[in-house]
Amino acid sequence: MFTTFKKHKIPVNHPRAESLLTREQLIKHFFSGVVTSAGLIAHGRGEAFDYLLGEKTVAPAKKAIRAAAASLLIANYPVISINGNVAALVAKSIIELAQLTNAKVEVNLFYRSHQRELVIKKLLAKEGLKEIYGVDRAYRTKIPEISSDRRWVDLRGIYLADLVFVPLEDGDRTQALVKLGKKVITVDLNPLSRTAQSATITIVDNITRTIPKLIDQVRLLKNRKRDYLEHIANEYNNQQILNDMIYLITKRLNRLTQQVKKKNVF
Ligand code: PTJ
Repeated sequence: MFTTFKKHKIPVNHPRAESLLTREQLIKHFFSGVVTSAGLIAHGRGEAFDYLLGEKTVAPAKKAIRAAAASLLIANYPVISINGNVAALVAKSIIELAQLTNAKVEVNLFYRSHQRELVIKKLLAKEGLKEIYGVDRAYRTKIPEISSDRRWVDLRGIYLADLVFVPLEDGDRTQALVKLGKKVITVDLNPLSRTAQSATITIVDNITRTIPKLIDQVRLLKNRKRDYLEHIANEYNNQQILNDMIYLITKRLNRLTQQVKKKNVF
């Protein structure tokens, strides 16, 4: 049984180098206490869906990213919710996104422990983030509509937010936040998940690809008029985007099946 992280050398020319490096990053942060054991399993589920998508940001996801950028820019009080996997994979770029959109950052964990909150806070602080909500018990309040430990939110953060960005979410919180009248943006490679189906905007893409693209969109739209941004946000239809995603996956699988049939594997 290993109790410390042992770095594995990934050959740069390995055909799956990027994916293996992402795994290494998660495993490293599993041992640092940032990522929970279930976080490793959750990533595996994400990887499986990413395979079906061809491991690229497809057109409907790009539309969702554009709507997310516009919505973040017009929000009155946007908050970005960080869990273990998000901190391990994209801490630096999430901080850049928060700075560009004037969003607050709150640590909010499903497998909550104060120890993990502190380790994640330390990681974010090391990457340059000054103000981190969700850790100080003095500002803690409960959202009764949520049954999991995610119900504990910061009075200065998610509690006040009109828009909450909750990447890699686990289910009932999205529905509760939407019920409370908040806009919810999520990133989830599984277009069928409850979170994906109930968010205001669902970006079906790998978070490692999404955040840099979201930053690019925010930079592009930042100086546009509010009317223009509102138009992008208002004309966005999440159900249509999710349907398009499912259609794309089905189409890709059909094509792959035809290729396999041609090789007479069946
Ligand atoms: O750090 P904690 O304690 O808050 O726990 C975080 C996890 C992710 C373990 C927790 O929120 C959880 O259990 O989530 P679920 O229910 O497994 O849902 C996570 C969703 O994110 C799944 O639908 C995955 O397909 C998806 N996912 C996993 N990795 C990625 C991803 N989506 C985008 N990019 C990824 N890299």
